[in-house]
Amino acid sequence: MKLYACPGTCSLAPHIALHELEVEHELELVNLMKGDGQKPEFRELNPLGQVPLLVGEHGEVLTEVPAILIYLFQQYGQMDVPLYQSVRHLSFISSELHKNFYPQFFGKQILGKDDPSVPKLAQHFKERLEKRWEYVDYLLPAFDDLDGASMGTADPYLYTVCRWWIKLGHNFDGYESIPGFLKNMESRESVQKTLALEGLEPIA
Ligand SMILES: N[C@@H](CCC(=O)N[C@@H](CS)C(=O)NCC(=O)O)C(=O)O
Repeated sequence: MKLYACPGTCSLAPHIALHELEVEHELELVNLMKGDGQKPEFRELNPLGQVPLLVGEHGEVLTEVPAILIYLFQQYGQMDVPLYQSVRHLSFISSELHKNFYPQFFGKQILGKDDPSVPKLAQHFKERLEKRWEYVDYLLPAFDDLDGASMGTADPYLYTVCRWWIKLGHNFDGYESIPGFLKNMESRESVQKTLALEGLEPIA
């Protein structure tokens, strides 16, 4: 099994899952900043040039964080919640959290660093994410795949996007459940090991 990943990006989620489930694997780093994702040999595997990409033990090529996480937990672990709940949480993280970070990360790059729309766009998406963190905070106590205590499919993905929020200089002060979730995650050996391998600091 081989995981193509770029440190700190969404590929951190399946990387954590591989360590949590103790699945033997090879890690291939793709430096997105240096354009490795657009190299022909990688685009042959994923024409979009994105990580994560997992080559399974029977040579199956998988993209999409939610699909890779479900694959790993179904094959090498167990699902903490019914599949439809898992898909619900993973879809929420993917479409309502993950992708709403893009304007904050890449606003300057897309519009130009002096464009006056950049701060306005960043503020809009910050507020949009805040509403969604409130919802996550409310959901966390109810679901086993979202508490970080026993790791389920959605935990490593939620942890990954929470890291981005902190990285952007925001925090989770005032939220009831998210800080405990982050602590639970970072108390796990699999998370500590994966962070060390990707050269990342804990955030909790
Ligand atoms: N829908 C994809 C999104 C993957 C994605 O956005 N990957 C980012 C890193 S977090 C990436 O590779 N970006 C480089 C690019 O889009 O060129 C998934 O769920 O795996």
